[in-house]
Amino acid sequence: MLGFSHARKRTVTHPSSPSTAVTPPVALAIAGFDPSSGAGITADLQAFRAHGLFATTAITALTVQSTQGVSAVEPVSADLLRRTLDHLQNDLPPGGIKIGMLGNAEIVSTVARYLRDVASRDSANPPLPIVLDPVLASSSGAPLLAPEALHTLHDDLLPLVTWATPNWNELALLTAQPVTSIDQAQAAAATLLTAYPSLNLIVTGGDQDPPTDLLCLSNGTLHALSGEHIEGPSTHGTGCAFSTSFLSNLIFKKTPFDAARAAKQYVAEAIRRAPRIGHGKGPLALLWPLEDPDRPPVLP
Ligand code: PXL
Repeated sequence: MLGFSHARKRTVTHPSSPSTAVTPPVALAIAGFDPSSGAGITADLQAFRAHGLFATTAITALTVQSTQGVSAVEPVSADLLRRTLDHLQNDLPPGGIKIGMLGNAEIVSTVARYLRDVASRDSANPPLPIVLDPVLASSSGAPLLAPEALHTLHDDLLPLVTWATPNWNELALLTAQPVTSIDQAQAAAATLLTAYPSLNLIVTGGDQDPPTDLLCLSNGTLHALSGEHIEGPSTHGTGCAFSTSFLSNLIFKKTPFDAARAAKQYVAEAIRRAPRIGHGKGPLALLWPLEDPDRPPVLP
């Protein structure tokens, strides 16, 4: 204890002048842990880093999985998560928050309580961007949010986030409306925006061909963002990568439209450059912006 407090008081002289030190914005990822690093918190960490942000992380749940699927999920204790969020908020307050897998209702409520606390201290206009990737199941179908937690997500969390990035399946589950066409996606998005007046949405259509995303603003503006369908085995964590890239671009003050376009490009290139590893749905090349620009992508 003595050594610790002594170390804290010592003045350390850095070799580089403090005036030239770069202070990156801080982003917080609240998400689950995927040990194969395709999705979840370690993927978010890479994506934030690739955008030039310093990422802090609060783990909501541990999963046991590989590229071949999820075999176990264990949420952390709500108290541990609450204390993690409090510590980070006091020391490294974020310029934006990304929320991914939550696991159960207690964790959803804990995150909601944290967001209310952040909102009560935030006087910024526009307010802190908070992006919810409403992770309900893994790409192999394993539930990542307990079904009974869906109403907590509705009652406690959706009123507090500024953005949600559901895919068609997630939008259908969130609205109890069918979403099997772009028209139905638009109708379900309208239902969600009516229920949550300060929410903005990007309905991601990455699984569709063509992969059109819908950007739906709380003021009623709607944009359709077209993209190219990239066929390949490495698609694990595309939703995590998209929402993290989108938030990063918002933190750097891009407009929502430009941030969404940039996030689509980031994910497309991360799929093209994905390493061919694992026996199932492989991870993306999330650090590609930091790599040698002359290295050709794996996929044409
Ligand atoms: O891709 C959704 C996702 C998010 N977060 C974690 C996951 C998964 C999918 O498996 O494991 C932790």
